[in-house]
Amino acid sequence: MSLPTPSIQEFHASGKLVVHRFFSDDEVLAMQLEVARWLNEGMFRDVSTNPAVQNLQCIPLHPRSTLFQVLSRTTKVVSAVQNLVGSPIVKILDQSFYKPAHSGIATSWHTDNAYFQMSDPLGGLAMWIAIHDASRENGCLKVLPNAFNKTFAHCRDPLSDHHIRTEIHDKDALYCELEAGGVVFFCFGTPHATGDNTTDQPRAGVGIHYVNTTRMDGLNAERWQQLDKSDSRSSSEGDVEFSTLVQETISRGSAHLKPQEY
Ligand SMILES: O=C(O)CCC(=O)C(=O)O
Repeated sequence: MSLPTPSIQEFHASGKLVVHRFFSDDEVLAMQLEVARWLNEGMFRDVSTNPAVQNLQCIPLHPRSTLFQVLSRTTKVVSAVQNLVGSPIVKILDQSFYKPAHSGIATSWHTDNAYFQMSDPLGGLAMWIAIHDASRENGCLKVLPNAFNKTFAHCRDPLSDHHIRTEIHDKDALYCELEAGGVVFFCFGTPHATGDNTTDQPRAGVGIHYVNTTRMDGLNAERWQQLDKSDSRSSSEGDVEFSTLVQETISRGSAHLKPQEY
């Protein structure tokens, strides 16, 4: 999907861009079934330090999910990312967070650049996909706009067994409420967080991180995921493969899962 010029300008000025209905209804259903599969097969790990609550993380997705592997190189995804950070791009990380109903807790404020350390905070971005409808009540993504050029001190987050956090006041946040299939693009310098899930339904999100390889000075190589660099198929081949995988995932998943398990 090529993004309109005002959207690209908004991203460059504020460090974030919300796009509603980026993925179709069938694509959303397939993604929900895929996340349900990871859950059923025990691929998520609870990173919360409090046994009474949960913050389930699945990382990396690339070796575990052909659906998301192919999604990340479809024309609409690659075009949008290239519109925002330029080209050439490479995917460096993918992961999912799943907040169970009632007991799912927040992911604290942080910038991705606190991990990646790129000198150009606009040279890389995350595409965060709402797998379920995301609201303030179930812990939608929230971002601090217009702040990507600032430096934020981070420390170890006591709520998580390995994350770091910074201090941002929620009153300054933009809450990105989205229907499932909407996405938020935010650059590595943009502070972001998610809230607790206080509802009776689960909430999942998937984050895919890309960098422009000509703008990645300083990138902390330890934070790179080991991706399949031999996969050089074009985006158009990816589009055909993705739509086939979407239909296969729906046929296979719907046969095994009840709708409330998505
Ligand atoms: O989806 C979430 O709960 C957390 C997302 C996030 O903070 C991230 O991907 O860096």
